[in-house]
Amino acid sequence: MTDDQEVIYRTVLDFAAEYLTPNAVDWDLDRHFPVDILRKAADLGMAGVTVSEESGGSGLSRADAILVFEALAGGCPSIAAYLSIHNMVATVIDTEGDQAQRDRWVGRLCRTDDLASYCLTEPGAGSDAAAIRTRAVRDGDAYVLTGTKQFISGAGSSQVYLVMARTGEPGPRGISAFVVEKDMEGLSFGPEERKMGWRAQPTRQVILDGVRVPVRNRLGAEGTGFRIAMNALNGGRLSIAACSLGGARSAFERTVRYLRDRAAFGRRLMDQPTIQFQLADMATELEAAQALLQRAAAALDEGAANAVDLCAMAKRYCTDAGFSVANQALQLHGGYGYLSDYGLEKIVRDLRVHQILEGTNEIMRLIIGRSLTSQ
Ligand code: FAD
Ligand code: 2MC
Repeated sequence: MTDDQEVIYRTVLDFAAEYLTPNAVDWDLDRHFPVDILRKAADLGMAGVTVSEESGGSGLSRADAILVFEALAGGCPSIAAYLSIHNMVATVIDTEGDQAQRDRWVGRLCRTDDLASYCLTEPGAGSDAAAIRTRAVRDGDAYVLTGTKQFISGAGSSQVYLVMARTGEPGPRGISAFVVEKDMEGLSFGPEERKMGWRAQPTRQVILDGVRVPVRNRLGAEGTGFRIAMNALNGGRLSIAACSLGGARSAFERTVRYLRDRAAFGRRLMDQPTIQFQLADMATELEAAQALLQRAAAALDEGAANAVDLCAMAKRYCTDAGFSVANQALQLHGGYGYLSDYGLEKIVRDLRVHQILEGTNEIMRLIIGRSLTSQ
């Protein structure tokens, strides 16, 4: 880490220790989405991490951003991950929008005056994202959007929805991106999903029933929506990988502390050779994951030719390693790991979904494999 990165990382660790860690278990149990805490995070620049400073953001690189999300996730992976999605939308509007669009939405998102959701998945199109069916039909100075988006993080609480919809031919080239606002007529939400983890943030369907969206809310040209959505996900996948790393690192550190205190068979568990071997492997996994994540973030910052592949590799590796380390941490706590109050089982539940969303880990392999076969 550079000196600046050290300061960023320490600042966010302190924030997470003060505001997230003490509340994370209760928010999970109560299914509470702490919007007030998101506002505090925004005061420190965490709602526009990779948004340019001219637009009101922090103007950080991807290499810096992964440190922010890793440190935040040490306090609560669910909140860190929601903020990463909010950041993804803010960054998309900043980079793909025109000046009027930036003026209208980006500053408000950076202050969390508005929250944002990213709407790509549909009930019939998840991994095969180019098969989406939500339609946007041009009608004068507006498009009329009709369709359903599935599993949308933050839905119902967000004011700003980045919606990918079909304006043309089947496949990726017929898709455009729109900013849909919560108060638009015809927009509604499904009930809050009951789920294994990520309980400190809502997940709902977003239902578009003839929503008239002004042409000025379209991001970029018609037909560029899939490219916009995929480019956003490259950064998003790094952030989710960082959230896995942060959650797993926190579980690991708690475990080392626990094993120093816990005794069995006449000595500290920490002094059992097999346990030391297991901790050594967990620490090695975390280091390897972090190194790959840093490499992928640098590649994305530099616009390297292999950046998409490296982002897919980092997402696949960090989310698998993160889940495995967190699950081993739970096991090393024995029965106490299974109790909510210890916070371990929550981390395991939160990290499990990182292997599924922002592109499943099978789709990450598909991206890497296709690239290898096309060389
Ligand atoms: P499917 O695509 O139906 O896949 C089912 C299984 O088949 C998976 O194991 C998959 O890996 C495998 N599979 C599919 N195709 C292949 C293939 N070619 N080769 C090998 N295996 C394959 N989406 C959003 O747009 N915005 C959000 O904010 C959002 N938040 C989410 C929050 C939560 C809590 C969850 C659970 C999901 C969220 N998602 C969101 C959706 C998520 O991105 C999708 O669930 C994911 O992309 C997988 O799509 P699917 O569920 O339709 O699974
Ligand atoms: N970065 C930049 N461009 C990309 C890209 C990426 N990661 N992935 C694809 N593209 C481009 C690709 O280069 C091609 O461009 P062109 O037309 O200029 O040749 C275009 O997009 C179409 O790509 P493919 O021909 O590979 O399209 P295909 O349909 O065969 O496969 C696939 C695309 C599977 C990679 C894509 O559908 C995918 O990533 N699926 C996973 C969906 C996903 O990640 N969903 C996450 C939802 S958000 C979420 O879960 C949250 C929690 C927020």
